[in-house]
Amino acid sequence: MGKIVTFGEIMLRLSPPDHEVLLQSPRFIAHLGGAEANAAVSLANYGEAAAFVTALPPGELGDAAIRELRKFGVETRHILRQGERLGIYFTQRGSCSRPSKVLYDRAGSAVACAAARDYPWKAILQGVDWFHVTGITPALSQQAAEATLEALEVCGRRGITVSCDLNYRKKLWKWGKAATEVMPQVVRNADVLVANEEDCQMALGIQSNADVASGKLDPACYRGLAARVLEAYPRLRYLAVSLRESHSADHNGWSGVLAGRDGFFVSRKYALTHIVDRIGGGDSFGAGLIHGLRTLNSPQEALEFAVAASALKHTIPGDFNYARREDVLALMAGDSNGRV
Ligand code: KDG
Repeated sequence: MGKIVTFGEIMLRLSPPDHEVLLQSPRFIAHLGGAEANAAVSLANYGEAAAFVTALPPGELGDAAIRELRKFGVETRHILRQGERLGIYFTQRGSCSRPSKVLYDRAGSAVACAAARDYPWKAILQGVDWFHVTGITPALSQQAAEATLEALEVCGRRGITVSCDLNYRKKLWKWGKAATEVMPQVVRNADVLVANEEDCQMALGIQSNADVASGKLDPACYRGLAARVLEAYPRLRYLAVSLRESHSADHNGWSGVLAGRDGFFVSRKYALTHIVDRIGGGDSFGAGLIHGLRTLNSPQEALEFAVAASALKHTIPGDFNYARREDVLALMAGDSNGRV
């Protein structure tokens, strides 16, 4: 099997301990994270040859980010070393009536400023059979959007499978074009799409009739959305949605659906009763789906792998999912608690 490349931004993540509010405490817990880096780490943990492409500033912070990725076996040789800064994001964990918060301090980051022509995609995509990106990368800047589209053009010419997690981030689409002007071009070149109802509406302009407001999701509600998305984007083989049934801030039901031209698959549901850190759960779902589609025997199993991988991520602090393939398979087989 070939290599998987993910393309995006890795940031320093700073979080006050426990449930403290920003600057209440003199301490921050530091992690590294970012949707596509999170996916690359998961894929490397499953035994895939995974490479991460981004731009990082020269100097200690950029070096530290690269060292962290290498710790998991993620290939970093095509990371550009240029630009002024590493992006930062702050997270603050909520409780009861106080929602969790994410603050970005990433404007002008090296990856946002890198020009499309800085990435030698023909060389980067040598020996690669899967390319993964999320809607966060094109949201960063016009240059990052152009770089994404150039990568997709090379993927198209080479027959490289493309997956995209729409990951709509309202706070990021500030550079002049709306998500609905850019993301359809990305999705037209994709084989596998990960998205929820908000993503589909905000990035593709496609409405869902899923009953999100009630907090109790009926997987069948996603049939209509999936039919509309698959019809609008003929290259897509699959649309995957992770489903969060919200009971309280740290008690959720977790499952997923996978809609394809070969069927509509619904996963089992996991009870997440003590959520340690939900950030990166969606990236684990996407990476688990990619690995499942590449190595397991059926779309149903691929979906189950994605959901179980993501459930495990909710038990681990930080963005990265340390779960290995065996851990995910063990949860799927029922060797651990948490299945309902
Ligand atoms: O999916 C997790 C991401 O939201 C987190 O890693 C931060 O990449 C990030 C972003 O841009 O929000």
